[in-house]
Amino acid sequence: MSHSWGYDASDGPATWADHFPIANGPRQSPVNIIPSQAQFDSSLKPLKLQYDPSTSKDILNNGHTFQVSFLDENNSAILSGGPVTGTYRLKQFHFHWGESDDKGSEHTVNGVKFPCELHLVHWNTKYANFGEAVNKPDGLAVVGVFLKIGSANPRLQKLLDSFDSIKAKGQQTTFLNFDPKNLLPASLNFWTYEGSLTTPPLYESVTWIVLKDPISVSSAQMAKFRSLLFSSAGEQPRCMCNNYRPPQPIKGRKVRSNFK
Ligand code: 1SD
Ligand code: ZN
Repeated sequence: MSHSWGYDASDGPATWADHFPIANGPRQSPVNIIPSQAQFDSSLKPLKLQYDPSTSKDILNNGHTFQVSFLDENNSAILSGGPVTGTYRLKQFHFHWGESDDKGSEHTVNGVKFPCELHLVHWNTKYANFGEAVNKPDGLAVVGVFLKIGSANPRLQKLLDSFDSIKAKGQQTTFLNFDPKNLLPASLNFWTYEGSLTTPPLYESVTWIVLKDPISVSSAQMAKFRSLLFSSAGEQPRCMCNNYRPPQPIKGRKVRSNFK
């Protein structure tokens, strides 16, 4: 059985290395992105995200975040181009956020934190399935999108409206016909580097693609994220927030960008 972990002082990021020693490995995520030190790479291809709304399945409170899962039996929802070779299938997306609007993202830019960060998780179809890909050096490609406080974002509404049904850990409901494209900013300019899962087991298997432009979220919408619970129904309620890992040492890695 895998060891239980969370975001409290007793089981949070500072303790993860006790059970997952790769926490101190050479390519851990997230990182602080310093744009002036990123290297423009003209050989990076445009990022292609081809999604199909009919592949969305359900939304789940897994006790660490909420995630929307997709059918990944064929190439209907895929990532290609950018820094990767081949085709990666969308498996799920989820978010990380803070207890207040001044923190919550995992990646930071020049040390600046955003209130929330979206992760779209894709697996490399050179492997048979997500489970085979998850611990391979080229197994996953995760697109990170920052959320920034501004006007209310109507494209988040369907997610927020489902929260009443998935308030507690383990709760799940169907989530059909959702187009993740609606969660992307107009520009797909990105930074990219070789990193890891940001949650245990922290496998060093992720090509990170962090979009430069944020999408908007209102402060009231962020408050709704914090109405979800880490706890199961019947337990002492614990608000789901601060479910982010702080930036990890860059250890000589290069961050590249497809823009100047
Ligand atoms: O936190 C997620 C975790 O929930 C799971 O989705 C994992 C992929 O198996 O990815 C991490 S993350 O690195 O995308 N945050
Ligand atoms: Zn994540």
